[in-house]
Parts: sequence; structure tokens; C-alpha cells
Amino acid sequence: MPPVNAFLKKEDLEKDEKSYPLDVYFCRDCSMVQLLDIVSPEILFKEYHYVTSANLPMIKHFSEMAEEIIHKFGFNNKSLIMDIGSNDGTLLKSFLDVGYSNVLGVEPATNIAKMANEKGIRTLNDFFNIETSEKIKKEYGVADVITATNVFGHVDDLNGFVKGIDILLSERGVFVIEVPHLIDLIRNLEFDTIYHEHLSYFSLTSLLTLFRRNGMSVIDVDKKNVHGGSLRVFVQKGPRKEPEKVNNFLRSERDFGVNKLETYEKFSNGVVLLRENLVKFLRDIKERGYRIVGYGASAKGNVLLNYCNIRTDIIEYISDTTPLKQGLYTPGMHIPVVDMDYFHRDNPDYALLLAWNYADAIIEKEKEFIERGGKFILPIPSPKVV
Ligand code: DWN
Repeated sequence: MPPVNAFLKKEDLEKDEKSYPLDVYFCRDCSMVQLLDIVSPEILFKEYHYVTSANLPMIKHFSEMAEEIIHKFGFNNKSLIMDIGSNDGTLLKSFLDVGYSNVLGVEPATNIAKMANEKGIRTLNDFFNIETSEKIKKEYGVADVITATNVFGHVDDLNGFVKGIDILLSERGVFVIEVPHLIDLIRNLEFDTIYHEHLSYFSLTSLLTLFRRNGMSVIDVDKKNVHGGSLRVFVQKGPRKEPEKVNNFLRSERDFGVNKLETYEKFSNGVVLLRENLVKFLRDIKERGYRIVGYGASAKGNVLLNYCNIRTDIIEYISDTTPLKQGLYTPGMHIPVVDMDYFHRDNPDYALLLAWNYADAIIEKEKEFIERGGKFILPIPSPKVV
């Protein structure tokens, strides 16, 4: 599998393209699900094509998240609020908008950190680890709020990352992470969310072990319906008794079989079947003379296309709202990415929804396409036409 956010320029298409093993492992001891083939974060994140604010539903999601944290913990607006893996500063902007001006982002992608600073969101262009946490503490002091959304799963040295949080977090501070929930991934066959950027696939079960190991405690957990089903986990320093809500959650994960290898073997067989069904489904549509395009040039979409070997003979192009991706070609399958005007002018018969995690918002937004007879294909857990 090639790095699935590594979109290519036209002139790069002839060059040889790197691919890396993508095997997923299960820990019988703590139920962690992880990749063991680590692709250097320099390769994956230094130059990045994913921009949070290109996804309108995420702007709304993060403003609700900022409101919830302020409401729940009521820090004053002098508190240092940090976001790790802050991308273009979308979440931090939500804190700024409600008067919390002491914000700081940490973002490794140079091109994205530049966008955030140009928008006036103070952002350090760096990876977060123990060294950077000590540097930040010296310069900015301790933080009352530290967030990490769709970042925690991207980290190789998790213990080092958590130790860095412990250094930086104030005594009463809260660390809030948001990660895709392994249970949803397995239940809904969300195999396409497995790629090199995502080193770990968390359940509350595996997260609890990780935080306890590093002297921190989970004080609350909520389910959020973004990115195919996510966990929002609230963590504080020191050993604390887990609330009933956390224990109920752990019980439901055990009932699901989160700690059993056969849960993952069944999932794996389901993915092979999904591929057969999806490719057959798309080929039938083509044989009946209809045209199919892709909608949303997402990282997960590139996993799905590469795993199913779906090329331009089936998907002519993919439309996307991210200016950084438009005019480029997808890694591996080399499908051209176009802007939304192209899609609306072209009015194809079918659009394979490669950003299925935003299905509701996109179907709502593309009412005209549907009224003109256009149809969306939702690829997982089995092909469905809307
Ligand atoms: O974990 C990660 C998640 C948060 O974002 C990163 N590792 C990489 C990335 O994964 P992804 O690319 O699968 O994320 P999205 O947010 O599902 O990507 C959606 C894509 O679809 C974006 O390129 C934007 C595009 N889009 C669109 O064309 N029209 C999105 C929306 C909402 C739309 O209406």
C-alpha cells in the first residue's frame, strides 16, 4: 500500500512509487491493535495534503468540542490551551472565537503549520514528544487543556507522547483525545481506515492500559459519530477511580469480543468478501454503460481503491473540496482529482462516496445531483446505492 495521503503531480506519475507492508497485529495481553511496519513520520507528515477546514462538518464538530470542554471544565480564558497535530488550527480557532486567546498548536506538516500561522493561530511546526514538551513548558508554562484529535493513533512512541503530556499538563488540567473507535471499525468493516498514518486502532480497553501504565486516569468517555465512529476520552493526572460510565463501556467492549483474536479473523474474512462484492457491483454498472466517478479524495478512499485495484477504467476522476488536492493524482491508482465545479458541470451517472463518513452532509448538499438522477454508491459495509 502506498502512503495514501501522498497525492502525485502529473510529472511524478512515471516515477517509481514507494509502497509499504500494511499488516495489522493484535496484542493478546492488552487488546491493542497496531501496525508494526512503521513508515517514517517525515515521509508521512512533513508535506501534507489533508486540511481540516476543507471538511465543513469538522468545523462544526470542533466548535462543539471547544464549547463542551469549556463548559465541562470551566477554565478561565487565561488558561493555556494546546492542540497537538493541530493541522490548520480549526479546533484552536473555536477556542479563540469564544475568548480563549492563549492557544498554541503543534503541527509537524510545514505547509499546514504555515497556513495556521497565517490565520493568526500560534502554531509550532514540530512533532510532539518529550523534548518538545519540555521546550514548550519552558517557554509557555503548563497547559490546562491539551487536545489531540485524530493524532493519538498516528504516534509511534505512545508512552513518550503520554509522558510529554504529563510534563506539560497542569495539576488540574485535562487531556482530551479523539480517536476512531476500533469497535465501529470492526462492526462496520471500515477496513479503509487502516493505513500507514494510523499506527494504533484503539478501544477504551487498550487506552485505559496505556494511560494507567503512565500514571494517568480516564475520567470520562463519549462516543462521537465522526470518522466512522470515534471515542472522545478525557484524561487527568494521577491514579483515580474510573467512573461507572467508563466501566460500563469496558464491559460492552468485552461483550463485543475486543479481546478475542477470532473477532479480528472474522473481520478479515469480511473484508475479502466486501472487495469481491464491491468490484463486481461497480463492473456491472460499467457494463450497463453508465459512468462512475469518485466523490471525496480521502486517504481512506485511496486504501479502498488500491486494495480493490480500482483504476480510471472504472472511476474516471475524483472530485474534492481541498484546493491542495485538486489537479493532483491519487497514490497508486493515479486517478485525477478535480474540483467540485467539474463534478457539477459533468453530472455523471454514479458517484462512489469515498468520504462515506460524511454521507449525510454530502447527500444533503448534493440534492440537485440526486434530483437530476445522479446516484451515490456507499462502499461499506456492503455496496449500497442512494
Ligand atoms: O486521521 C485522519 C483523518 C482525520 O483525516 C488523517 N490521517 C487523514 C484524513 O483522513 P481522510 O482523508 O480519510 O479524511 P476525511 O475527512 O474523510 O477526508 C474527506 C475528503 O473529502 C477530504 O479530502 C475533503 C473531501 N470532502 C469533499 O470533497 N466534500 C469532504 C466533504 C465533507 C465534502 O463535502
